[in-house]
Amino acid sequence: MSEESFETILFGHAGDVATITLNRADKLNSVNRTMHAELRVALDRVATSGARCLVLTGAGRGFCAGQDLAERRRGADDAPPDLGAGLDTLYNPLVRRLRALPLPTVAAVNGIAAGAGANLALACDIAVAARSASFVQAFARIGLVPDCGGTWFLPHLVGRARALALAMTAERLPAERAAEWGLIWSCVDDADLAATVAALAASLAALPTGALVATRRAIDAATTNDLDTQLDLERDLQREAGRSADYREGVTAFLEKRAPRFTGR
Ligand code: LHQ
Repeated sequence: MSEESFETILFGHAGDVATITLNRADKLNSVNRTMHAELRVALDRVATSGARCLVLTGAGRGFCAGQDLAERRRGADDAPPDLGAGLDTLYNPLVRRLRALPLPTVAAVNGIAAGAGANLALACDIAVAARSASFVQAFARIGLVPDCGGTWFLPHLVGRARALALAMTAERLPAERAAEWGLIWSCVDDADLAATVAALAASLAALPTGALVATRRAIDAATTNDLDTQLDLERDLQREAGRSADYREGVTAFLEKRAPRFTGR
């Protein structure tokens, strides 16, 4: 296990699993410019580290409270900010990067996930939350629209009625209900979160990485494709998967009645 400490995040690597821990616990791990810059470095490292699963989590009692609003404090005479520029240069590249990582991603939601923090969790492939955690689309409370993919993730995951109510009321959604609604994969007792996620990440890291990433691609494309287009996409991805060493190993192991040893190639 190696762990590198940045100013606002920790980057750990154990076996085939990389972990990024948002680490501004006193500010509920809200995201400032330094954290954006450090996340870019850490994600570069994930992509080159040979890791086959990434876990994203938070230090302390929060997962992430979204944008650090202290960074956005304005004087009475300041011109209105261009928040679109912040999304273009910081948040949107981060969400796109997470969705395009060549390995599965797991959000271990250890506590409150608010604003952009909630939607970063939803951008991961699988979100597991501690029972005491909750999700808040806090944007309406400060006069904003959900961002970081929130207006896409929410209706796709829980449907329009719940998406709109979550976004408009900015009410806290407890982790247990988030799991019941299908916003996240599962909710576990707080004491079990670390072990549950470690086991999940280790099992994902031992699976055929390329096939998992292609599966993400197909599932995401299904939100806009019609069935014909999707069948063609599945054909193309399966063609590629069929050429992988992992496919050969999977079939061989099945026929030899042994556990497969996937390498991610
Ligand atoms: C914070 C924050 C925070 C700074 C807690 N910033 N300090 C994108 C593009 C450009 C611009 C704008 O935004 C975006 C995306 C966004 O994410 S917008 C949404 C931003 N996030 C929010 O509006 C959430 C703000 N936070 C809260 O509503 C509460 O803190 C929640 C509901 C998350 C938690 O409440 P509590 O459990 O009662 O904790 P707390 O409020 O006491 O917070 C603890 C500390 O963390 C406190 O600091 P202090 O020094 O007073 O102890 C807070 O000020 C600080 N903190 N969120 N986003």
